[in-house]
Amino acid sequence: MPEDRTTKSLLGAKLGSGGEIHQQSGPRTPGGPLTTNQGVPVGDNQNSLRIGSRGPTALEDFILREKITHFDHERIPERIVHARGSAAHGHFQVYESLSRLTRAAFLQKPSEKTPVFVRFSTVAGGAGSADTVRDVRGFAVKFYTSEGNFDLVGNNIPIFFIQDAVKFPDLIHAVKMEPDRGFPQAASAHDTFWDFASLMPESMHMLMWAMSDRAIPRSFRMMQGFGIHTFRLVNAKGESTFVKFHWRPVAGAASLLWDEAVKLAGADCDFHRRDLWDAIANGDFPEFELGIQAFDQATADGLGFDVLDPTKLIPEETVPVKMIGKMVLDRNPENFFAETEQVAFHPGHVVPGIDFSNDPLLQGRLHSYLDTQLSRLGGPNFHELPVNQPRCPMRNFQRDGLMRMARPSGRVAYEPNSLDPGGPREDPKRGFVSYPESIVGDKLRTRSPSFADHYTQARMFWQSMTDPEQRHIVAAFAFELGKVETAAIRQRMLGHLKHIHPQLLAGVADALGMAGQEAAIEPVVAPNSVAPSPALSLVRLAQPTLKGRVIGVLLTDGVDAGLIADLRETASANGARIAVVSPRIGGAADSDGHAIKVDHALASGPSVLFDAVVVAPSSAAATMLAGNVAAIDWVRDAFRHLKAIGYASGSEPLLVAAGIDLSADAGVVPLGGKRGDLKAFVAAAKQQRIWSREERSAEAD
Ligand code: HDE
Repeated sequence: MPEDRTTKSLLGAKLGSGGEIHQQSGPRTPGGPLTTNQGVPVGDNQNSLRIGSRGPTALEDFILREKITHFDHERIPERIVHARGSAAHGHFQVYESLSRLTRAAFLQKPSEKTPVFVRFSTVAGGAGSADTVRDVRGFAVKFYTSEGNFDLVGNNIPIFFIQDAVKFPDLIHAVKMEPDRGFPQAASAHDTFWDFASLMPESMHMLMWAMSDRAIPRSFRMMQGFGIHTFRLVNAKGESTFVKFHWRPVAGAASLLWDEAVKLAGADCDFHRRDLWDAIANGDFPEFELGIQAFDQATADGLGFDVLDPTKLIPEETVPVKMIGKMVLDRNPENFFAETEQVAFHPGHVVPGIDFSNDPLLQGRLHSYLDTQLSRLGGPNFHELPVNQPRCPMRNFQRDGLMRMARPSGRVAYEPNSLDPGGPREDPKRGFVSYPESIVGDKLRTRSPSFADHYTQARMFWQSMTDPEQRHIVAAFAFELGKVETAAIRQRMLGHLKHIHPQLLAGVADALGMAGQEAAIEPVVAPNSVAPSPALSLVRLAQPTLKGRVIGVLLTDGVDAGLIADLRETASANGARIAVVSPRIGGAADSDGHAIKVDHALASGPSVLFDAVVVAPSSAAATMLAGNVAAIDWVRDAFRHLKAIGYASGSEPLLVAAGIDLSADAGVVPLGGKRGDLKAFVAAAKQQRIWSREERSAEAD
């Protein structure tokens, strides 16, 4: 027994008094003892109840059993798709009233701020998978409007793999880990995915996007978003307009390079989650503009493809995107599980003024999301979880069920009733009314012939890309197909690429060493050549900017104090921030002897974490680092990843050791130490990538 007391007092000393309770919801309340879930104060949180100090544990220990039982049930099923996600709170404001197009309350008044909760995600990987894998990203927004919740459950790519919901389980089974071996995790680069895709010509357009740099975004803050399906806006007169929804990041869309994405998965598998969290915590709030392509039936009829087909997009050059409002994400979740994990999105959560189209993928989704919440969140009352609750009054006669939190009073739980005249009643004027589209048809399982052209838009996408983007698409196909063991699958894919574009086929076949081996594939509808859509190219759209970017500064003791001060000032003036990397995390001192806080030790802060870099060790340290593999890789990778590299005078030996020609290009910039020298570096960093560097090495290959 004396030994018990000793342990207890030791732990007590280590842990402090620990007298805090964390309430069920809301902020932490200081004071008060630790309690069980029944509110019973706990006297000892270090030891279970035993018979004798070295004897068996008593079953009677209700404190132990409650604690362990709760722990055992901490996990709920992860989402079958989009399991890995990160989220934020914010608000949305419309620029001007959209009453001409829709009666949706949140799209009427520019003065009105509608709260939102946004969850970004990958699709294929499990909840613990890496952020930077090649994958589509989910972009789901819940608007808590004054007339109920509207969920815009979209992706960062404007089209999808399949045309009919009935194929979704097949698609997901094909892309997820193969069922016998349980790998690969979060990767499409394996036989079952490409087997399925190569047998589904309708997936060709989406494969082009998935193999493009869109599938390896730099940040959730730097992705476009899309509602994908055609929806309807309906105004107060009941008039309907078709609409496609777009999100545009104010910081500009940007992507990683493949080698960077691969290295980031090891260096920081939470790269996107951390980036979103840090940006918001630092007050650099991510912003997205909401845009719409609004069009009528006549326009739809003239497009040459079916607007109900989710494998097609409407080029902006044909129907422009009009920006209608802005979303600002300004608050991190308080609790990941309660909010990010338990948020329940559903494309069927619409509000008066927004309605569906007959897109067969959307129609199937309208079933799936409600169903999935029942299994994930345990029952029909998931709307009562705080993150899912509407922020407007909610009254009806639905009752009971697992985990019911609300306590509706009174004896009436039905309608019509006369016993509760003040109870909820339907409201034909304010209530949701479905657009009365007239539909006549035979009941059949069929695919409309208007969905049959699978190659034209895939070709349009290829032809809309810049050289680097095309190079990356070829490399991605070659990488993924290179992981496919079955030669016939590779040959079938090459057969499809031939219809998309001969140049694409040639590039991929050459990289695989399979020229002339493409399978013969007969398209149902021969591809057309249509005008390219320059708006699809992220490289072409990129504006020079440093907004939201991070500049990594490799420094040591003795770094030029003036240079560091100027760098900090310049970065912040351009909406960027700097992260200091030094051989040791404990800190560094500048040339004036002032302490510098180090953000990353060299070994754990590789240059893939940053958008541009500055190499600024003291002259003496540069000579030493020139023999250090981590430092050499740091600089070499920054160069390989086409980043702007500013270098302080004296640091040259390190660059030379990394094999960098100091006059390589305008992205390798001497800083000298004088204020004006940063100008050239900032101009290069704003380019985000020095594409000419990649071009030169492509030519050399
Ligand atoms: Fe989803 N999808 N999906 N999806 N989806 C889910 O719902 C489904 C599709 C999308 O952050 C699931 O709550 C079917 C297209 C996002 O919580 C599930 C079909 C688009 C998210 C489901 C599709 C999406 C999901 C899994 C074909 C872009 C994450 C967990 C008919 C427009 C939302 C859940 C979040 C999640 C079904 C196709 C976007 C199983 C059946 C197309 C962003 O219900």
